[in-house]
Amino acid sequence: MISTPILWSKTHLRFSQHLSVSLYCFLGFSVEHIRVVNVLVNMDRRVISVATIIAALVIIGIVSIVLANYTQSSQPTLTPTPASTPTPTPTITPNSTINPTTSPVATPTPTPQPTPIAIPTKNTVIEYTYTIVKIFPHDTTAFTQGLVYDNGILFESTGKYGESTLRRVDLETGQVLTQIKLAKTYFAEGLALVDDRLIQLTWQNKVSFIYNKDSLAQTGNFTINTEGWGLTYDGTHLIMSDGTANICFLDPTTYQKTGEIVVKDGDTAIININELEYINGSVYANIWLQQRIAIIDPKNGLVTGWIDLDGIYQPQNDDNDSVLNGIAYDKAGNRLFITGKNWPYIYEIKIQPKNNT
Ligand SMILES: [Ca+2]
Repeated sequence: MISTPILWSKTHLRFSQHLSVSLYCFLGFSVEHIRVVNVLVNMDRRVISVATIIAALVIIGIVSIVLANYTQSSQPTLTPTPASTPTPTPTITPNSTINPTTSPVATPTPTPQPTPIAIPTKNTVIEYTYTIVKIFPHDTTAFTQGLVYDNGILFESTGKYGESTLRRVDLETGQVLTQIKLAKTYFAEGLALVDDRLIQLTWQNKVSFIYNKDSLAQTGNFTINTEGWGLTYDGTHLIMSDGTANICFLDPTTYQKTGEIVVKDGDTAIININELEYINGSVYANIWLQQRIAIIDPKNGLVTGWIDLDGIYQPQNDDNDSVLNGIAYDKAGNRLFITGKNWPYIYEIKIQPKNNT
C-alpha cells in the first residue's frame, strides 16, 4: 500500500518527467539528454521540484515569447514606403482658367506659335486710291503750274508764254479775285506761300518772283540756277523741283540752296517731278504726264506711296498738255485738293490704301 504523500510524489514525479521530456524535446534536446534528465529526476525530490519550477518558468517564458511573436506577426506589416517620386508640378499658363464647377479635365494648353519676324523691306511703297469728296469749279484757261490753299483762297500760278499769271481764286465759286499777268517772256511755274510772301518760279528764265499774298504786288525776285518746276514750303525750307529726279531745299529768307535729295522708288529714280505740296511730313508730287501723285519722304527722297488718280478726269479735246497738275492742302480742315492744266474742276479727295477697298 502506497501512502498518499508517496503517491503524490510519484504522480508529481511522472508529471515532471513528462513535462521535462516535452520541454527538452521542444527545446530540441537529444534523447540522450532526456535520459540524463530522468536520471537527475530520480536523484532527489527537491531537485525534481526545482526542475519542475524551472521547467514551468521556461514554458511560461517560451509561451510568452511565442505569444509575443504571434501578436507582433499579426500586426500589419509596415512596408517601407519607397521614397516618393517627385510629381511634376503642373504648369499653369497665364491663359489657363480654373473652373471649380467642372471636372478637372485637362485643358489643352495652346502651343505657343513663333512670333513672325518682321523683315524690313528696303522700301515699302503703298498704293492709294481715292474717293471724291467735293468738286469745285476751275477756270479752263488756267494752265495750272502751282496751287496753294490759304484760308478759303486758292493761290494759283498759271503758265505758258504770254499767258502766265498769278491769281487769287475763291475756292467755292472758282471766281478769280485778283490776278496779275507776267511779261510775255516769262513762263510761270510752281508757287509757295511763306508767311505773307508768295514765291513763284519760272520755267527756264532762271528767276523767281516774290509777291505780297494779299495785293499780289511784286516785292522782289531771286535767281535760280536750274529750271523751275514745282515749289512748296514745309515751314523751314522752300522745296523745289526742276524737272529731273532732284528736289532741292532753299532757305526761305536768303533763297540759297541748303540741300538736295533724289526722288527714288526703290532703286529707280523718278524724273519729271512737277507740282509739289508739303503735307504732314511728306512731299506730294505730280509727275509730268502721269495720272498719279508720288508721296515722298523729304528726309531721303524715297517714294513711300503712290496715289493712283487714273480716270478722275479725262480731257475732252485729247489735249496732251491738259495733264494732272496742281496739289493744295487745307491743313486746318484736312482737305486735299487736286486739279490739272485747263481742267474745269478742282477735286477735293480722300485717299486710302488700295488693299483696304
Ligand atoms: Ca502745291
